[in-house]
Amino acid sequence: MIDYIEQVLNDVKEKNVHEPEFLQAVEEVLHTIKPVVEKHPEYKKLSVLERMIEPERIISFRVPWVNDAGEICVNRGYRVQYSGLIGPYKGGLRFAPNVNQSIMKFLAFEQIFKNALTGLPIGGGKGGSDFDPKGKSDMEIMRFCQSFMTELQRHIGPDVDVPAGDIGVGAREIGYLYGQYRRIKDRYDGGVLTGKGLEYGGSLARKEATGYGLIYFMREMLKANGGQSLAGKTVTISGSGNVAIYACEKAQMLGAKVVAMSDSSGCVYDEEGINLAAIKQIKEVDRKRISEYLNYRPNAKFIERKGEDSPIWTIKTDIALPCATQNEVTLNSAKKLVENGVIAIGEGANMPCKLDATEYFLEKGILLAPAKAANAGGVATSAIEMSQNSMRYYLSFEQVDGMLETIMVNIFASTQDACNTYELGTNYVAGANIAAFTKLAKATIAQGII
Ligand code: NDP
Ligand code: 2IT
Repeated sequence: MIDYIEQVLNDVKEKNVHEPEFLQAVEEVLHTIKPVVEKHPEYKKLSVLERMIEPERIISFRVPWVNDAGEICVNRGYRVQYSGLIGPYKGGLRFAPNVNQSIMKFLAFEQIFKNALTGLPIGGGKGGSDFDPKGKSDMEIMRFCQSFMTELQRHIGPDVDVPAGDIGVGAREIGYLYGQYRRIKDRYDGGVLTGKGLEYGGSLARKEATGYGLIYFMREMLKANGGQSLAGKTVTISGSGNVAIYACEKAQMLGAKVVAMSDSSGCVYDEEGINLAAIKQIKEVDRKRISEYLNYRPNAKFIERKGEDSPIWTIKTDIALPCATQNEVTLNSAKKLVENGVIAIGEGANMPCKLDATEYFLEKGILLAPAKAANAGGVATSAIEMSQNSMRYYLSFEQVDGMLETIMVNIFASTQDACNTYELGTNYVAGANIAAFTKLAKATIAQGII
């Protein structure tokens, strides 16, 4: 049976030579589901893995738009509709200059598993563009979003495919995208996008959901391991975007001391504890660089980023929360974190640890909350937003947050269950993959040869 996995992996490698991130995501999953595949010889007979790994559909399109100087610019747009097995394709849109097919496919592939873990009826997808929002005016962002949606609208719908935000796509972009969709379709399709503004169909607590969910998962993981808690723990959080900000907020609410946050230029270290109101002002309102933080807290330090290893991982901490981007924790950084006594890692970003860094953490017995489980609160709350759009009724912040908390507790429980069943100890990476894979494999077989 191991041969089956290796054979599938080799085929995937051959077919996708130029897609390193995609191969990394597939390799991690395939290597962790071995015990399940061994137990189920019918998976090989029914080509379950091959069907799960080949995306249902990849759409790539031209996005022409006009900048403020009157020049015509062209970007490439994507939507990967990976699997509709358990619900409409669901997943965010990323606008960043490094977006390519490999990154879109790895994100969409991971999304299938993540969405399965939420227990809600959502399939897996992802999209975006190599458009760089940095330095663009508000009108440029709007024109780009309108052009992007002019093409995307023919592929999406509330029961077909429901995009949301990701890196570079927040409430502002979702608003422009939604406006253009509505103008073209000329009907109310509230559930076609999630992460909408509260005035026109958004859900309370969606903005907070990924970060809060990450901390709920971390709380459960610490509790299950020696009854530990976040109270009094030192925390470092990479990124200072949507996920990082609300992870910081919830961690602080639970009594942790967050001492550092970052962006792509470097990190700020504030030994008295991060002033989150300052970070929100700099990032959510002013859209500026993180070094501005020193204007609010002159005693804090700014450490510039040089090279591949982010300086934030050299800071001594109990808990590290990578919440920026893929592969931001290298083996070097992992070693530094362990040397400095880290006890737990919580992946807010998707695939933030390189494979060798993940292996190193597991080898050293560090608790690792894997992205597919730990950051699933965002998409789960997106599904709750879709439900509210369907029932034409809104839930309160407390109701949505309560549902999110229950979902995260359940995701940790099913991850832990898989670890117990397959005697994996605290390898939650394998546990989460197995819990999701088991469900997806059953759904694949149940629906016949599709
Ligand atoms: P944002 O765009 O709001 O913030 C991204 C943050 O990460 C910024 O601080 C940004 O810094 C930093 N960053 C982005 N790219 C890089 C890079 N190449 N190197 C270093 N730093 C970088 O995005 P989100 O907070 O929404 O997303 C963060 C991560 O969380 C992503 O991996 C995303 O896929 C994942 N995620 C997001 C969810 C959501 O609901 N939004 C749900 C689940 C996962 P700078 O401004 O300098 O670029
Ligand atoms: O990676 C993710 O789960 C997201 N960017 C959120 C997706 C969503 O549909 O809310």
